[in-house]
Parts: sequence; structure tokens; C-alpha cells
Amino acid sequence: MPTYSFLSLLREGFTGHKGWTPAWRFPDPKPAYDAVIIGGGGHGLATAYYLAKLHGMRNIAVIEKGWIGGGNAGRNTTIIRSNYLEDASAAIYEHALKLWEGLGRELNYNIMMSHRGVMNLAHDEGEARVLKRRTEANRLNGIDTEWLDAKQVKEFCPPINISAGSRFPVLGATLQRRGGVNRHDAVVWGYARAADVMGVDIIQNCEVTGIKVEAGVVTGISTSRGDIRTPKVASVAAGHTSIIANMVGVRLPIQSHPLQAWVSEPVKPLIPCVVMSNAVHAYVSQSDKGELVMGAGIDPHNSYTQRGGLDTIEHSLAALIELFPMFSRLRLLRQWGGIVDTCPDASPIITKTKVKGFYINAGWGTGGWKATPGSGHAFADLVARDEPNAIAAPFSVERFSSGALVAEHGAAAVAH
Ligand code: FAD
Ligand code: PYC
Repeated sequence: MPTYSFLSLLREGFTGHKGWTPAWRFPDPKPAYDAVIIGGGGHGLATAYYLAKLHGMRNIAVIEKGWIGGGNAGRNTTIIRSNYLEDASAAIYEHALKLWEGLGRELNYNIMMSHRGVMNLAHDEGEARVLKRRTEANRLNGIDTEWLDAKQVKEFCPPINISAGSRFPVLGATLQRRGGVNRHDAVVWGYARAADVMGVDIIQNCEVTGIKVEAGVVTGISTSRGDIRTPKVASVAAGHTSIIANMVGVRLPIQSHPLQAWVSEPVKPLIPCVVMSNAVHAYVSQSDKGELVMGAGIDPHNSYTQRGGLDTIEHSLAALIELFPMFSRLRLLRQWGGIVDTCPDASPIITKTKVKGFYINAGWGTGGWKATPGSGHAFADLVARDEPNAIAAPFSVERFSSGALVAEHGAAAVAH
């Protein structure tokens, strides 16, 4: 890896970075690949990385219509936890959390992983019962969830308002100490660089416009930069999955919604952990820059635009101010939205399809970031071997006809 002196950094800064070595190549698409991944978000790049590293598939490409990390990967609030209810979910999210723990070292990239703890609040007796049950279910699966009473919540997060008379009284919370946050663009760039070194072509500004199928078998794709032959197409296109699946006549029980987040002006360290509340549809953590990073549940309407309505975030902000009265004095700095694809059981789809050679990884709703390494790892295995992967198998699309749903609306924690 190149090193730069202080003077050369200054020179580059004033001359437009023309002498810097790019962290990955900008290749033109080849006429043919052994596999093509649609979508250069965290999941797509992780899939490419594990395909190359663990399955020796190096003649592959990631095709991204914009720039890598420009979708939900670059728009999400990076909360990571594995405290899901069902065994199948615990397995995949905990697999991911274990991979996160060593990912910075593995990629030789500082992903700013911070295990500062994630609290999920209970505001009434019903919620407390459900969260306590999830705590026990997590512990049976070896996941480090604990139950805190209101006083312990306040000790763990001093600015929180736990007064009994408040509109959203805090009765207690689950705490996963290994949960936390990391840095989204670092993860994207780390995976991209590591995949590129192994020969993966990362092709940006290239939109997939069609998928070619002959006699039920994938033969290639059409893109805004020409046609590519390939026997395997793996779609990891978050909010646009229905559009991609429609190209080969696969129908999915997926709806796309806007999901919004925003940050305050930067302030001194204030919130030492991540706080989430299902009931108020809001959550908060503090970035290393000092900004309070906050978000809402999905906007209720379907949309492919990366923006939502003011009413959704106004509602969440009002609730957050009840929980943290001092927030009322902060100014908002910026706000944005992404498009998330949601499934009826609030769990993802990782699956082969009726079209041989066409695979889908989607439907992570509001909560796929935390799964990125585990999802990429399991999906790469499925794509490479064309056989069910043990961790991914419960998330096959067949569950919507068999009825074996993986119901996670409670653990999803951010309403969708
Ligand atoms: P993306 O990064 O969206 O990647 C998909 C890519 O596909 C995009 O770059 C897109 O441009 C590309 N694409 C689409 N169509 C085409 C095409 N035709 N041709 C080529 N490329 C195409 N999850 C958590 O776990 N924790 C959180 O704190 C959290 N916070 C969130 C906050 C917000 C505001 C949002 C929007 C999401 C949040 N999520 C969170 C959810 C998480 O971001 C997503 O589930 C996850 O990033 C999806 O992964 P991905 O790599 O598939 O998505
Ligand atoms: O799934 O933990 C989550 C989450 C936090 C913010 C958005 N999604």
C-alpha cells in the first residue's frame, strides 16, 4: 500500500489528488464473467469478497448503477446487534456479529467498530414482557442480551428521562453489550479494496437493464454499458429488488419504502451507547464527530425515491425529545432517506429461484446493515455451490408458500 508524506498530502490536496493510487480499479466490463453481482452496497461487495476469497471465484464482477455505497450502505445509521427472537435469525445475525468483530483486521481497514452497547427500551408492561422473553431466547442461543430495570438504564445512559410521569415512561430495556456501531463507508471501501485485489471487477455507473434467460437458465445481462455473458446472476439490490426480479418474471412479497435518518449539530460526548425504542419509532447514537445520529421507522407509503415526508421524522423527533429533553436545544444539521425493501415477516430473502443461475439476497427492511458480513458469507456459499447454505436456508423464498415464516417484527425494532 502506498504511503504519503505530509508534503505530498498537501500537494495532492491543492492539485486535485491526481497522483494518488486509487484503492480499487475502474475497469470496463468484460464480455463474460463466471458470475455477476447486481448492486455495489455492503451486501453485494461482501458477497464478491467471500466468493473470491473462499470459493476461488475471481472472474466475477459487481455491477453498480451509481457509485459503491451510494445506496442504503451509505445512508444507514450502522446499528449492529444480533438480539433477534427466532433461532434462524439469531444464527445469521450472530454469525455476522462474530465476523464484524474481526473484520477490520481481516480487511486491514479501520471500520471504526465500536461495541458500545445497544439498548432496546420498554415503555409499558406488554413491551417489557416481550423484551424479557426475547432476552431469554437470546441467551438460549448464546447471545449476550441482559435485562436492565429503569434505574440500570439510567446508569448506562445518564441523559435519558426515566421519570414515571413522562409520555413514554421507561420500564426497562434489553442491553446487548457487544452491539454497537461502525463506519459504513469504511466497510464498503474495505470490502471493495480487498475484492479488487483478488481480481473482482467493480464496475460503477453501470445499470443492469435486463437479464437474459434461455430455456429457464440465465445466460447473461444487459447493462447501460453493453451486454455481459454469465451463467450466474446474484441480485443484492436492496430497494430495487422487485424491479430486478421482474426482469426474469420472479414475483416476490416485497414492498419498497423510504426510511429516513438525520443528524444534529456536533456536540461533546453525550450518549454513550445506542438507544432504540420500538414504541416511539426512533433511535439515537452519537457519531465520533459528535453529531447525534437519529432515525425513524419507515414512511408508510411505497416509493422508489430516496426521500420521505416531514411528518414521519417530526413524530420521531417529538418522541426523542420526551426521552432526552436536552435534545430540544439542538439544531438539526442534515436529513436524508434510503429505500428499504420489506418482507411480510420482517426477515430477509436469501434464495435460489425458479430461474437456474438467478439468486436473490433482499428484503432486509430497516435492518440489513448489521447482517452485511454474515449475509455476504452465506450468500456467496449459496451462489458458488448452488446448494442450500445452512444459515441461509430458512430464508428461502419458499417459506412464503410453506408458511414457515421467520416472524421478526418485534426484534426488527425499527418499524417496518
Ligand atoms: P444498498 O447499499 O442499497 O445496495 C444496493 C445497490 O444496488 C445500490 O447501491 C443500488 O444503486 C444498486 N442497484 C439497484 N438497482 C440496480 C441496477 N438495476 N443495476 C445496478 N445496480 C443497482 N440496518 C441496520 O442493520 N442498522 C441500521 O442502523 C440501519 N439504519 C438504516 C437507516 C436508514 C436511513 C436506511 C435507509 C437503512 C438502514 N438500515 C440499517 C438498513 C440497511 O441499510 C440495509 O438493509 C442494507 O444496507 C441493505 O444492503 P444492500 O447492500 O443490499 O443495500
Ligand atoms: O435494525 O437495529 C436496526 C436498525 C437501527 C436503525 C435502523 N435499523
